[in-house]
Amino acid sequence: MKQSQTFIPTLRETPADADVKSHQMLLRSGFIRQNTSGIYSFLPLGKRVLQKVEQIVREEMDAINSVEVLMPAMQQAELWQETGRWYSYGPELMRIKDRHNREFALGATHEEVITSLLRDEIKSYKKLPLTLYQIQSKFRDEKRPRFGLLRGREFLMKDAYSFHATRESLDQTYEDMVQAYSRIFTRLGLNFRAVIADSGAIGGKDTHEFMVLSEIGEDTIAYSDSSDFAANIEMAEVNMKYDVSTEELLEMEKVNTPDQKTIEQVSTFLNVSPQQCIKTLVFKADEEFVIVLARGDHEINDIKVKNALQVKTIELASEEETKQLMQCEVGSLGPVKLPVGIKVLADHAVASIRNGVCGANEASVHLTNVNPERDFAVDQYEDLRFIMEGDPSPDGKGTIVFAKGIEVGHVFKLGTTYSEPMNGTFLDDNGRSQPYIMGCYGIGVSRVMAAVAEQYQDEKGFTWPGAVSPYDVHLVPVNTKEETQVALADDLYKLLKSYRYDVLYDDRAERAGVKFADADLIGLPIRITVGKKASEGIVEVKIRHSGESFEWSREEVLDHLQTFFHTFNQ
Ligand code: 9G3
Repeated sequence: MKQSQTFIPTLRETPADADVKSHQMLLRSGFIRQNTSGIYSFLPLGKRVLQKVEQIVREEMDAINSVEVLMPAMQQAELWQETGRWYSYGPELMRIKDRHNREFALGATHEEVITSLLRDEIKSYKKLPLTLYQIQSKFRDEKRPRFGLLRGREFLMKDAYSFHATRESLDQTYEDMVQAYSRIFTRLGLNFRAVIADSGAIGGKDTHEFMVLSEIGEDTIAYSDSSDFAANIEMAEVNMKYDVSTEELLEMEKVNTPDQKTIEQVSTFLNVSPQQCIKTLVFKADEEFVIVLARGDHEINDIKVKNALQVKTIELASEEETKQLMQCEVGSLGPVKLPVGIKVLADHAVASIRNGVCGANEASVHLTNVNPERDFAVDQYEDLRFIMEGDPSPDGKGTIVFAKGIEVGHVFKLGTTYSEPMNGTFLDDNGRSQPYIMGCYGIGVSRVMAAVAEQYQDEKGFTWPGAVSPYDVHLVPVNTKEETQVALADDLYKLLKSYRYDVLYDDRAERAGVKFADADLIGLPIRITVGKKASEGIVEVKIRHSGESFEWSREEVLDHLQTFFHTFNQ
């Protein structure tokens, strides 16, 4: 491609309103432009990167017998009314009307559409399993679009849906997808983890998120420093033994703690560590009050409390409700001498406290030398706390480290969440009508491009990995008025293209400095500069990501490039 004929509007300055480096560089290098908040145009170089990401996704989907389709973005409201999501989703779901005033959703996801498509066609277990996927724009009216392509309102997603007669068959496809996702993100050169995740808004049991480690990630993941264990901190289970001190149990005492309310204040005032303190919280679980205890240095995870109690709603009781129930301020709550009949849950760590400290359920009074079982009863000991850095990994291998992550993929076992309400059924091998058992699997294709852009750049611009680079080689004649340089550049252009390299030929009549700065910004893996030594048939070859440069003859260029791209693309 001749650069004078394409469209790469590079910028000298970093745009002010871009606040992460991938967004800044995608704008500066002329890969994308913003139309309006959260909505972007992909310019030629951006489109070529997107295309290469899509190609890798397609190859790996096809390799596990997932078949490509294309569904409409306009989805009639009736479909979303069948599952109730027309009513349960708020302003994030974009809605439009057609000329007859009929209502539509702009596709945020396609569970309803794909299930309505198959329920008219797939009626027998003999036609299952079936996995279909598409790569298509999704619309979600995010409240706060930000970070460029990382959180847009119109974005490209690969979404796949699988249909099964049995749970085992779903488990198999789910596993195939997890492996295929690992291959995709590995081929893209991303530093990622497959993370056990919360099932979030949609139904369905097991779910994994694929997180690219990045300090600008919105999610925090807990992963082991010496195994592939990784979990969303909401879902990370805590599995550890607490050592119990052998000190003798002392007599419980009341102590005055004027104006000492928080764990930090009380532990400092009484000169004990937070690990010695018992944190007492009042929750409302399905409108019933529950006391939850944790060690002073731990945080209660309300999702774990909800799961332990198997209730639908869980929330911290308000200060008012707490005062009403406990007849004292929230700063001096404790598990000793509780109002009768209130269920008490405690995190496992509480059982190992000896001669601890807790509130006396009296303003500005605390108790010392408090011991579980002797001084207070617990109905259930459960894993109720958030995992912390330094905890042992729940799989018993290594220690937990926290990292921020960008979610680039999310896979779910849906079960019959959509097929039941939509009557997506098939006749099983006994002739009985059963709802499809489903799975769904997403990759944020445009978000993946931004994640790669975030990971592959230096201070001068992009350093694209070969697998997604918009072109393989940047061919730069220094002086387009010098005809030996132009002749050699033209000759190399023809030669490289005949060997099927994608070449971007900078034939512009710009100063060398401008050309080199643009080449560094755009960040193709290899730059071939045709300069003074063109008369000797020698060109300079520079490797973008390492900065190494060589002087090669026309003949040497080919076989060196072959080895370079062979190793570079591994
Ligand atoms: C909506 C809106 C936003 C949404 C959804 C629906 C997230 C919604 C979850 C999923 C689950 C999977 C198939 C591909 C992989 C992810 N945000 N989700 O359902 F109406 Cl506005 O999309 N869908």
